[in-house]
Amino acid sequence: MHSPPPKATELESRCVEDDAQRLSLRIRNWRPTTPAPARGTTRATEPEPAGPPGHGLPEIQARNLTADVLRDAVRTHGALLVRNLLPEALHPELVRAIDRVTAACDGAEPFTRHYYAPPDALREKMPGGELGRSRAFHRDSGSAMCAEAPSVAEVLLQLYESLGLKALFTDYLSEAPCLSVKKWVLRKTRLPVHQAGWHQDGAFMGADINSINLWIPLTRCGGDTGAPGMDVVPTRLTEIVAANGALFDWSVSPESVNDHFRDTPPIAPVFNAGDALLFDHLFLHRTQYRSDFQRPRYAIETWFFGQSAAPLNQVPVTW
Ligand SMILES: O=C(O)CCC(=O)C(=O)O
Repeated sequence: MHSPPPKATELESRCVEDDAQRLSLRIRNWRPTTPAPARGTTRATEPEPAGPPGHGLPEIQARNLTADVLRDAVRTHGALLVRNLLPEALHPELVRAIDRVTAACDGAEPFTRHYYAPPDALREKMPGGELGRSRAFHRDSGSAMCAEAPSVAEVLLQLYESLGLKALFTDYLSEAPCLSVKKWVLRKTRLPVHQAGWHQDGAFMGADINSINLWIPLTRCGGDTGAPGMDVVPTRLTEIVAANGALFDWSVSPESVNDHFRDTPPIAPVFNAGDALLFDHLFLHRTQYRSDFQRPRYAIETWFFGQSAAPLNQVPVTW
């Protein structure tokens, strides 16, 4: 990808009320578009992978990231690891933002409203206790919906655009990308990590969607680094696999993962801060599980969807 380096985000000099208004409009004004003639790679109806899977994930440097490279990797291995996507100079500000937003969502006084100013549209679009349930779900794992902090959300959208990601995802999805309230998440893992279920996000978002997830750790993590990364099954799946014996009704038991993926056993890649893992709603993964982590891990998870095939239950957000 060739794009100018992003500038510092200057988060705290932004007008929070303008950002809250902008994000509310993005949520209220979202409408599905008619399907694009050529759908993205990631739909469940895609044919079997073209090539044999290997024993790891394909990885590239960010400068070599194109929609074709991403498409090939997802088709064969279910995911692509991109090294050095996010410039190092931006990491401290984003880690600080995650700390402050998650603390505010956990009940601490927000440092300033730049880190907590939930827009009215959240309650409108998630009525009858849905917003409260979603907040509790995130709080339990130390995460927060990015939409709770509209200034952080707007800064991230600008950052993604300056990195060339809006153009990349438009090409990859073959249509305009949108985001969602529930699957745009600021994460600071709580220790000890609970054993999270192996899952495909399509199990609760729906299989017939057009998606790509951008997961960016801001801490060196995974492998034996001492901070939880992500456990992944490095192969392309073309459907939602069974949930027998799982921890949750949308997850997959560790025994079935070990039994079913003998040729492509789970791996726990090492990620550096600012790397990215890109995958879709069919990829099987979980928060890395071990009992001996010593450090928390910060990450930003942003799911993008084709605007004609977004999961309505995740509350779409226009970009
Ligand atoms: O950050 C994590 O540990 C989990 C992320 C995840 O499950 C996802 O991005 O879909």
